[in-house]
Amino acid sequence: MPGPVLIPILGDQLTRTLASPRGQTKDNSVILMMEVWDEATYVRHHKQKIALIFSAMRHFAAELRDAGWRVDYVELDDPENAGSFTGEVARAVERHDPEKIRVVEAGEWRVQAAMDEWPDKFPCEVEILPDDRFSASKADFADWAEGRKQLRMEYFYRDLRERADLLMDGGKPVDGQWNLDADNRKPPKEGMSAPPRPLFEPDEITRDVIELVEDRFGDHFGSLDKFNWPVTRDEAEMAADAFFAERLEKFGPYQDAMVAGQDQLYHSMLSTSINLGLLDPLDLCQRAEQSYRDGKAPLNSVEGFVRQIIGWREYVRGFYWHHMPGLAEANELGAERPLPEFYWTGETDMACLADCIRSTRENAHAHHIQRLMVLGNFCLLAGIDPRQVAEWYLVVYADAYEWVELPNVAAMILYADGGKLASKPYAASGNYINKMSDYCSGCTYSPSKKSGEGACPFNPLYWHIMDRHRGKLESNPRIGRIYATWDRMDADKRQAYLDSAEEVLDALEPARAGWARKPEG
Ligand code: FAD
Ligand code: DLZ
Ligand code: SF4
Repeated sequence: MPGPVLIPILGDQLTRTLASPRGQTKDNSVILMMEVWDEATYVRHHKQKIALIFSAMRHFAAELRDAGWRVDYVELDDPENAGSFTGEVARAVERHDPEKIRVVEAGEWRVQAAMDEWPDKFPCEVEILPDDRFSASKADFADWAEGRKQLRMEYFYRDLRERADLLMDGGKPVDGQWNLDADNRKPPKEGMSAPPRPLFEPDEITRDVIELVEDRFGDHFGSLDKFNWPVTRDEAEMAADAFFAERLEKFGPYQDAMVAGQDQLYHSMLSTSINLGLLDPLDLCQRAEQSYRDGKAPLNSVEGFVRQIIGWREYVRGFYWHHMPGLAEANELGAERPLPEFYWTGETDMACLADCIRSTRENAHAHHIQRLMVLGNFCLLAGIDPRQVAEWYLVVYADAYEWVELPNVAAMILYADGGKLASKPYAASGNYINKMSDYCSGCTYSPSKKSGEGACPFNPLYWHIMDRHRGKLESNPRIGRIYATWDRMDADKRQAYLDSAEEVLDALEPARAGWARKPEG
């Protein structure tokens, strides 16, 4: 009798229609799921992130069993646990003597490198399948990128939208427009507050996991107090229903708005569920389109949402695989400054950063514009080492996996890739944050003060980065003209900016070792 097919399912592959069990018979398959120490600690993830993944894995295993699958589930505290995917697959091979291992490719380079060694390590056939939960395969992206001088999300997005027939009418974009970004940059209205999203009370499985995480990872960053993420597909669908019914309508216009203390606004809060595999991204886009066709949401909101998923999400995944492993080391601007300690403690008198870090600690989440234009912008302007920034983002967000986090960090916020993803660095002064948020009214600094005491630190830092990278940035047509403004300032004013920026930079206390990775020894 040939042995069974062994089907390892990783923590971000919690999809009922996953390619690896598809087409297999339940009585000749063993599904293997593994809570392993290496994954929980290769960086010291936010406690909510570990709890979310373990809880979602345990719920998914229970659903598979209910559906008649044989599931071999290895818990973290199993005394025999080998601590790594490869070690656990090796033990499962001993237990089950499979005819073959059938697995979906990993989301991250690091894990795929280990998986690529399995055919040589194990005595049976190993079949590694493409992850077809993405609209574009890695090969699709490589074909699209080939021969192009510049890779730009917009054109990739348009191709995928046509292919998926999303928001298309007779081969043309609905209403004749591909891009409605210009309608999607409204500042927050005074007193604006969005309908709250559904919160999911931890059930017994989640409570057990929370206890495990407090016990084993209690000194990791973040708090578990407000754990309320969807941990099953049904819960994730409820979260999506509420978004479509109550928040999609205003998603577009207020996409870039920030309000102190309001951590969700009109965002979907679905990234954790999409990335775990609980929600199908294409289905979400089709549902958004249906809301438009039914007259329940305006085109700018729906196109904005579809653009984030079929556009940015697909694009950064293709970009990651196209540019790895080099992307992890990219540092075009030679940024070497250590990450400030306040990114971990939240102790800063810059009100915008303090609020974004508070939300990050409490929720393992901050919305896009907080990640990009507050947290990311500061790191860019201050010249923080991209590797330290990338580790921070990978640790602190419950939706963070390297394939989506790294392109956003290295390429989108830090320009460390030298402009392969974005045509210019997203650098902004305090004026932008003041326009798009209510943060500045509660801050000790003034966004209208340009330099010296009380000036918003983003103002002098903006000119400092422009001055220190003039050689690289001046020839960029999207940035070059600001140097005319700089040159027109009198020398004293320029010097005041530079001195002020130096003071801000000198006052930054470097993060102590051990937040992101366990110190050696
Ligand atoms: P919404 O605003 O409701 O957007 C809808 C969906 O679009 C999201 O759920 C997400 O799946 C997708 N999306 C939106 N923007 C992006 C983007 N830039 N890249 C990829 N997908 C996108 N997203 C992650 O899922 N994991 C990460 O680790 C991550 N790291 C980021 C780091 C930085 C520096 C920046 C600027 C962005 C990062 N993002 C990341 C993208 C984005 O900020 C989050 O997807 C979003 O905040 C999640 O909240 P939401 O579900 O409410 O998103
Ligand atoms: C992030 C994570 C964590 C914390 N723990 C596990 C785990 O114990 N078991 C597991 O299967 N997956 C975990 N994950 C998600 C993996 O890191 C993710 O599947 C890979 O990054 C994909 O390449
Ligand atoms: Fe942030 Fe500057 Fe506004 Fe303070 S003044 S909240 S530091 S942008």
